[in-house]
Amino acid sequence: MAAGSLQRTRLGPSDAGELFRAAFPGSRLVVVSNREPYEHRRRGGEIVSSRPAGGITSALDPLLQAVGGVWIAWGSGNADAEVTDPGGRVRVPPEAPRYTLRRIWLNRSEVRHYYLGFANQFLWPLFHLRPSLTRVRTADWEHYRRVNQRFAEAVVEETQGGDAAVWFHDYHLVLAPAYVRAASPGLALAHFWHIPWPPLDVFRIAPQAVELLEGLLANDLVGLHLPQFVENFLRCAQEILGAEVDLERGTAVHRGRVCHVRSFPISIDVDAFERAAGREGAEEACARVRARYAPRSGQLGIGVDRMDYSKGLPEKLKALDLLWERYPEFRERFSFVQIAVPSRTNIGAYDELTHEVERLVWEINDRWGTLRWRPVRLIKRALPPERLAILYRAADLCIVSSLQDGMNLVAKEFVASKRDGQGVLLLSQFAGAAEELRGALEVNPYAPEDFAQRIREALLLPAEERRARMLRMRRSLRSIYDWLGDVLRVWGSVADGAAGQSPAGSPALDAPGIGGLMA
Ligand code: ADQ
Repeated sequence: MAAGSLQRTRLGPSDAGELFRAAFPGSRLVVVSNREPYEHRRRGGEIVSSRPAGGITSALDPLLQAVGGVWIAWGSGNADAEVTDPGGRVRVPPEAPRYTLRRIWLNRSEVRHYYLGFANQFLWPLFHLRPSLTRVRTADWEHYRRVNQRFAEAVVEETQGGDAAVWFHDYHLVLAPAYVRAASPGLALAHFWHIPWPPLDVFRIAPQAVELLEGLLANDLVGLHLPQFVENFLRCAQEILGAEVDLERGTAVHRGRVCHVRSFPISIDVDAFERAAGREGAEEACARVRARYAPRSGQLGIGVDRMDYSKGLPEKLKALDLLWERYPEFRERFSFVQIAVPSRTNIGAYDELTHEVERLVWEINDRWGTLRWRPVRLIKRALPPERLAILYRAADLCIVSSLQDGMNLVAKEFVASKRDGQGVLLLSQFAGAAEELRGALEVNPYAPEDFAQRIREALLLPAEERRARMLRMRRSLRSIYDWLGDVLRVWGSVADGAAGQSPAGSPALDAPGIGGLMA
């Protein structure tokens, strides 16, 4: 067993089916998310399928494979329509079909207004405490409502004539639960919210605050990452809707229905990362990474982020710049690799961020680089998780500098890949993961001098302390399947108690809605 190996027993992918059946015996499972678990694209003359990387697909795909059921999602691949039946359905995984993927087709203006507009230029910046980046447009909201109705119609179609547990994900689908509840009051509904929930003063900026809250309160259970987000959500429901809220029990009663609101800190497939970092040939692969990127007998740092303004990439680069300026002893002794996968590239703020990051990297390398040493490498592509595990293992430290982050899975992936217990995690105090990973060195990305000082501290940390901190974090890691078990257990118990409640009818949400469209 590797030093610092994770010895506690965790749930794994093979437990997923049993967890669901215990919570919802005899029910059908329907997962609803914006992003699909399998995408079909044309490459050359061929159609190839791929699985978008990410924690959610890796946890929910085994669950659906084990229990069957349906996953409803936007069909975003350019060959998606070529492999589906006229109802938008295709059986997946393509190589051994176990469940149905039901694709929702979005036209250009729906993508522009629902996805790039309301979801990513209004909800995302607002919920990450950047109201100055929000854009409020009626057309965005109108499309957002309509697309949510389309998702809801698909749910109702897929669940006709039987018990079903419907699990919505994230901020793209806030209204869909209320539409579904109005059409099919008896279904068990839950929603997991992957981003922070802001304080009341920020949330109330949303002109549609009432509709957003009513959409979510139509669920039996709303899950968020942290107790703080749960409290923010419940206070918003209390102040804006006048819901009867019990902060201790985590409930909000609105229009005679009770919605349970709980924190479930999400995680990763810990064993998969540990395995990938320890697979045959991993040591040689790590040595190659170090030979390529680390200075001889120096240290290597890594960052892995989507290119998103919530991740604090310029702040991280400015702290690194300051480190090499103030502490010349780290020039030619410490290099940094930043993997930044392009994201939401059609949005101006993201393009500006990319240019700023490229400019900062160029300036740092110009200022401090020498003939034999390049301080920062910027790699702008997606890498498979197995490759990331090697980079994490090869690095001496990892920097996560989020300005706001619901959880941050990269922090956990780094810790899971550190089989030898060596390595330092610098973690923003504004990432949800900081609540759990107590062995990390906490950083405040808004304070560049302190941040640089923290990096210096990490580079000088004695081996024993590094190891003690890493072991502490490794012991605290739970797997995404434990998270799945927690959610299903609570959902199963509250949905049971919810049967027979009156539907959360809301004039605002019923209006042009599902009743007519479904008839
Ligand atoms: P994200 O904002 O996407 O997730 P994060 O939690 O860090 O942020 O997850 C990113 C995922 O993408 C990680 O699994 C990472 O390995 C992967 N990734 C990043 N760069 C990559 C690259 N270049 N190549 C391949 N993979 C890469 C949202 C919320 C988070 C919350 C998650 C889960 O914003 O706060 O933790 O959902 O709920």
